[in-house]
This record gives sequence, C-alpha cells and structure tokens, in this order.
Amino acid sequence: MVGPKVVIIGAGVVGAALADELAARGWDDITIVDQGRLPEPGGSSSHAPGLVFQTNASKTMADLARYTVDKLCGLDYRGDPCFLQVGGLEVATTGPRLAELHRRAGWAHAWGLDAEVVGPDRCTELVPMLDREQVLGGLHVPTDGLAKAVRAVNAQVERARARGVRVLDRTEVLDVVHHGGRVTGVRTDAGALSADVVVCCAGIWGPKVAGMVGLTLPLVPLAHQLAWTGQVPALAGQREEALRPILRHQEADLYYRERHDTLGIGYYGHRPMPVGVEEILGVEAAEVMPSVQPFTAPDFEEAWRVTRSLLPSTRQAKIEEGINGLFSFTTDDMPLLGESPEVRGFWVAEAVWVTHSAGVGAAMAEWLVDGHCSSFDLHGCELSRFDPHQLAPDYVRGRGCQNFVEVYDIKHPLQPMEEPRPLRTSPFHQRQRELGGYFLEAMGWERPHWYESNAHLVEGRDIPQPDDWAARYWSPIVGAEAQYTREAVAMYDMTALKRLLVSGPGAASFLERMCTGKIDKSVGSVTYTLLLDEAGRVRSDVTVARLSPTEFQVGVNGPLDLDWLRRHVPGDGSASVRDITAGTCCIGLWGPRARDVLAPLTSEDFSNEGLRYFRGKAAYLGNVPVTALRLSYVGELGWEIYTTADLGLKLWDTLWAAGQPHGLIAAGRGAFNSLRLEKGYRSFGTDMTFEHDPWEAGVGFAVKPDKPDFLGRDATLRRRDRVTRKLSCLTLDRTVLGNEPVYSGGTAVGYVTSAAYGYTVGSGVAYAWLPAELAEPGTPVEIGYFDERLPATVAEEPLFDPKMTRLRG
Ligand code: FAD
Ligand code: THG
Repeated sequence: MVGPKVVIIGAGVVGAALADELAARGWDDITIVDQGRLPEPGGSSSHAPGLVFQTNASKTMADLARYTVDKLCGLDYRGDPCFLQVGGLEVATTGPRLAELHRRAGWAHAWGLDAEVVGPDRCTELVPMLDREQVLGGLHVPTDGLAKAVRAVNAQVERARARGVRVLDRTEVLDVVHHGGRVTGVRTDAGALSADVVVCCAGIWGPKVAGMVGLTLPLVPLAHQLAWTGQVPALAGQREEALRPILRHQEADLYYRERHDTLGIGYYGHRPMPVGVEEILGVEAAEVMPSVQPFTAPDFEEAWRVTRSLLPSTRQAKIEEGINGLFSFTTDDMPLLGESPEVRGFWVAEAVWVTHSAGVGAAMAEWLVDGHCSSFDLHGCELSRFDPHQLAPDYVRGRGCQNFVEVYDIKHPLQPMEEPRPLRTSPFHQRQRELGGYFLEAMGWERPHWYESNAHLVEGRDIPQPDDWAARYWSPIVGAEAQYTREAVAMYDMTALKRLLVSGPGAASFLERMCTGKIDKSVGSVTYTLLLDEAGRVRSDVTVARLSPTEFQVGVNGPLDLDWLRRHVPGDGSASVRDITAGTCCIGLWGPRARDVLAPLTSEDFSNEGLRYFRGKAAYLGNVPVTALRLSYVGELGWEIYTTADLGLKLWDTLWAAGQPHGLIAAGRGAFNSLRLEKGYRSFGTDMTFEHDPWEAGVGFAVKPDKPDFLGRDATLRRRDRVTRKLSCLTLDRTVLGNEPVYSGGTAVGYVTSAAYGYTVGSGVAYAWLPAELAEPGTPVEIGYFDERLPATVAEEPLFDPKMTRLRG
C-alpha cells in the first residue's frame, strides 16, 4: 500500500481534481464520497458557467488559474474537450475602468500571463456584438476561456477511477469520526468508512462538514444570478458552443458567455443573498439541485437593461431561464486550504472557483504527499491565517456579503474595510485620535497612517506629490514624519505586531530546532532569525527575545506562525506557545534623540554599553514596568517598549511627557513603511513568501550553517548556490505601490513586491523579484505603472545607513 487511507468528501471540481492528483502521485487507497449522483452531483460545479479569467491581483491565484487552464486544455471527457480556449475580454466604458484595465494588464504581465489592453476597434473585432460607441478599450487575455466544469469533474473522476480510486455517489457523509485529536473515518448513510485522512471538498456545505470536527470554516454561501437568453440574432446559426471571448463588463457587475446561439449572463449587481448552511435543501428536497434556488426576476432587471444597451443584438432576445446559484464567499476572497489545527488528518479545500480548481487539487496533493507545497505559495490561502475575531459568524457573513458587493470594484491596495470598524484598538487609540490620526485597518487593528497634528512639520520640506492614485490614503505629513524620525525622535504604535510567548523547560531546545539561528543564548539576547519549511523555504522571519531561562518572546508576522509553532511543539508538554498580543502593547521609540527621551525616566542604564543593539531588558519607566528590546524596523536608534495592555495609556503619556522637551512626535504607518524600505528590511507576505528561500530573498545572513540541526537546514543549504532570482532594490523618480510588473528590453522579467517613496534618500524605492543576472546594481529596468513604463535602476542595498552607524551608536 502506498499512502494513507483517504476519504474525499465531495465530487465537485475540487474533490475530482484532488483525487486525480493524489492518484497520479501514487496514493492508492482513496475513496470519493458524494451525496449526489454523478455525473452531476448537484453542487456549484454542476451548473457553473465556467468562465475562467486568470488575471488576479494575487500571484497565487493567477498561478492556480494558469495550472487549471493548462490541465483542462489537455483533458477531454469521452472525446469532448474540458476547456474552450476562446480568450477573455474585459471592457471599459469609463476612464477609471480603462486605467484599471491597464493595472490589471500589469498584474497579468507580472505573473507571466500574456495580456494586452486593446482599443475599441479590436474589442468589437473580438466580440462583434458590442456597441462600439460605449467601449473605450478592453483587456484581452488569449489563454482565458470556458471550463466545462461537469466534463472536468467526470474526466478527472474517471482517470482517478482508472488508477484505483473508489467513487461512492448517492452517499451522504453524516459524521466525521475522530478520537484523541485524529480523524479515524466517516460515517455515511451507507455505513462507515475508516480513514487516516479526510478532505472536505464539500463546497457550500463545507461549514456543516467542518462542524463535524468542531472546526469553524469562515465562508458564507451567497446566491448569484445566472440567466440564459433565447436566440440572439447576432449568434443565429452558431453550431459551435462558443467562438468569441468570454466577456466582462465590470462597471455594471456583469459577465457573458456564448452557448451556441444564446448568451449566458452572470450578475453581481443585485443585493447580497446569503444563505445559512442549514437552509440548503437536501438532494431529494431540492427542485433542481441543492445549490440552485429559484430565479428572482426583479433582481435581474438592471442587468437586462444594461445588457440590451451594451449588446444591442440582445434587444431582440428574451431571458428564457435563470437561477440564483449558490457558491462560497470568504472574508478576504481567498480559498480556505489546510489541515484542522485541532483534529489531525482532517483537511479542507474550500471556497475554490472552477478557475482555480485544478491548481488547488495539485497544491493540496503536493501538500498531503510531501508535507508541504512547493509549486504554489499558499500563505494567503491557509486555513490558519485568521485571528479569532475573523471567525465570528457576523464577521464572516458581513465580510462575505461585502465582498460580493465589491467583487468587480476598483480597489486601492491600502483601501481599508469599512465595516465592522473599529474592531481592535490599541491602548493608545484615544491619544491617537486626539492627535488627528488618520486610521487604516490591518487584521482588524486600527492603525494611524499619519497624524494631522504633525501638519506643521511639512512646512519648508521638499516632499514630492505623488500622482492621484498613489496619493490616495496619503498626505505630505507622511514624508514629514519620516524625515523627522531620522532627524529627531518619534513614537510608533507597534501593538498590531503579533507576539508569542514560548515557555517551558523545553522551550529553548524547541526554538533551536525551529529557527535558523542560535537562540539558546544568554537571558536578554534578541535574535533575528528565520523559520523554514522542510524544503528549506521561508515560513517566516521572526525575532526571539530571551526573557528568562525558560521564556522567550517571539515577534512574528501573523496567525500562520502561531499555527506553525503549535504544530511542531514537542508532544511531551515541555514547551507551550501562547499568543500574548491582545494582553500587551508596544511602542517603538526611535530616532537620534530617543535616548534623551528615555534616560530621565529610568534608573536602568540605557546607554550603548548598558543595553547593546539586539539586547533587551526589563525596566520601570516611571510607574510602568516594561520590557525594552533594542532593535528598530525603521533603522534608527531606539527600542521597542512593551508593557501590559492595562498600562498602555500610561506608557504613552509617560513617554509623551518626557519627550516634549526633545520634540517627540507620534508617527504613523506611512512613514514606517517608507523608512523600513530605505533600510531594506523585508516584510514577510509581500517581499518574501513561502515560495522563496533565504538566499534569493536576501536574508541568508540569518541562516547559521554551523548549527548542526534545524528544520529545513540541509534543504536550504543545498539551495544556496542555485540562486536564479533575487529580491532587488530599485530606485525611481516616482512612487509606485506594489504588484507592478518589471520589464527589461520590453519583456516582463519580474514584479514589484512593496514600494514607497524614500523621503531620506530622495527617490522612489521599490523592491522587486528579478532574474539574478539583472539584479546587478546599475542595471536599468522599467516598472509598468498603469499605461506608463517608468525607468528604474537596480541599486546597491540598503539605501540608508549601510554601515549601521545609526543603530549601533
Ligand atoms: P461543489 O461543486 O459544490 O461540490 C461539493 C460536493 O460536495 C457536492 O457535489 C455535494 O453534493 C458534496 N457534498 C457536500 N456535503 C456532502 C456530504 N455531507 N456528504 C457527501 N457529499 C457532500 N466559478 C468560476 O470559476 N467561473 C465561473 O464562471 C463561475 N460561475 C458561477 C456561477 C454560478 C451561478 C455559481 C453558483 C457558481 C459559479 N462559480 C464559477 C463558482 C464555482 O461554481 C464554484 O466555486 C465551484 O464549482 C466549487 O466547486 P467545489 O468542488 O468546491 O464544490
Ligand atoms: N519587531 C519584532 N519582531 C518582528 C518584527 C519587528 N517580527 C516580525 C518582523 N518584524 C520581522 N522582521 C524584521 C526584519 C528586520 C529586522 C527585525 C525584524 C532587523 N534586522 C537587522 C538587519 O537586518 O540588519 C538585524 C539583523 C541581525 O542583527 O541579525 O532588525 O519589527 N520584535
């Protein structure tokens, strides 16, 4: 026998793809169970119109889509193709949308997709039905097209079956059986099945199935209208299923596809219609199928009006049929993939479109078989990416509905969620409001991006005004706060940065095993180090501060790190991992005058000798007990100062009062981001992700090869001399925002990760992934920004203070 005993719940596009991919990798004890009857078991895949637009702001989603297209292009079901590669066209009828299409073309190029913004003539050549007068241009992606979802399901199921996979349709899973934190099987209406691994690919029923092991799955099924016309004169006589590109008219929340001489019309402009999982009808009770609800014609009126205007030929056609079809929405528009943190062996692959289905099947199969996924960066898809408030039923439903409403909206990368807000506030919130903080939101936290109280600092400074797009969620005060931090001193609210407490007699040896650097050092040591996966790629970059022989405070990047450490914690109970973020808070006090602010408040020695760079200690600042760590993500002298949440406000007021004689200001995230990019500090999740190894990401210095053993050691050392791409620092005249393509000689060669204006160095700064041969300082490249190509140059990094005189002084 090869591989564990697997039960896959659900024979939709996701379950079918996973079964096929697992069987292809040699696992030979797999059963797919579905309550419905194949070939159309009745989930979302059974009626999906199958439009595949690959372009996405997320590289991962584009990669998953491309894999799906490539796979389905090579598949047929009993001689009929699983993919009709007719291309995709997104049209613009307004200026802002046309600009957005250029931005989307940029993403396509950044992720390696062929795409072109074309004029109105080319649009009508591609889709002659369009009203030429309304169209300003379009984004054409030749490899997009129509997935035949039912065929794709059955082609993959048949291939899996040929490799020995059992398929039990008309069998409902009633319970998932588990003992001592492990799954042992499922109970169905046709008897029990034992299993080591159960994968929930149950689509809109996912929350119900996950509930069987006590797992909250943050998705909400929403109805979405899909209508079919009768014959459209412009298509009369068309025998082929589809010839012209699939079409999107995002300004009116509409999409279109041909079906012989008729048109399918999908609509997202209607009111959100969430459905509770318990309200979904059973296979028998449902009139058509469980995922199909009756068409509510009044909700479609506006869609039909706009359609008859944009596609005049439809004026002579009628709507013949329609459905309100159910599919899953999540709080951040990303799928839910991974293993339950509580019940080992229970996995989910949920909230996946047809567009990404085969890619997700491959990613999950790799993850299950190899223990990690190397072909796709899944950090944005992992089930464990949420903080607890993001699992609240109101939040899941509210965000899901809002994402339905905004599905085709033009979104700025800094655009915060509007509701529910405020959710999480640091103890300094009241003071931040008094200072005129301009708040954006991250992981529920309210974070000031700048303070209006600093407006007077702008006078007399040279702070270039960015273009309209980059100037959203921006103020010249950002530039003033950044420069002022380097000149004087500022305090930054660092509360949102997640902190874990790893404690116990086995804590040191546990962290030694997890980290690339030596952390078993003296009490008071602070270490910047990496967590790697088994393949030697970066899971995270963290700081480890030793508070006592048995206690470490670990500064991490998010909930994924908590899950990762918990999964690896020794089974003997010698170490435990606890999230202490909510009960604590942190102020970064940074700048050349930071020591002047602190010294009068404490009897402890905070001189260079008293507390060296990357050391920490406990102290009292006035009445407030704190832990101070001497490090700085903005690259200036100073400390991260931690205390408990109850004393947070007192800490702020204490520092504020002591700082006034020295000109202390509060500064926001805008300045913070600019300063950290000047200093070249990477941000996990944007600059580097699960895809990257330390060497190419420029953090190889944190890997200590003389350490005999740590997770991912040998794998990462093998990669050391094989660097083919590099995270590189670019400078340019302008400000860009991230995710832009980088061109060399007219060809897309890479993409920007994060970017800002560097107010100290006096240029735009953009970090970008480039082929190693182009990563040499001085190399000229171009950054694609909307319809412009901005000249940029690879720079020696870091741009600011490479000799570390600021930090070590
Ligand atoms: P499903 O296809 O729903 O499969 C889940 C299966 O699990 C079902 O067959 C169900 O019977 C089974 N199941 C559930 N619970 C149990 C149980 N307890 N025991 C046994 N079996 C169980 N996506 C695109 O990419 N492009 C589009 O153009 C597109 N258009 C859409 C239009 C509409 C109207 C709708 C509704 C969806 C559309 N989607 C589109 C989304 C897409 O259809 C879904 O995201 C996708 O089909 C989900 O596949 P799945 O395999 O996860 O779920
Ligand atoms: N503070 C704390 N923990 C953190 C962060 C932080 N954990 C997550 C994230 N941020 C980690 N990222 C960094 C990146 C760079 C540095 C610290 C945290 C840094 N690097 C120095 C450098 O590269 O020169 C020091 C390296 C060294 O001496 O080993 O300071 O902001 N608490």
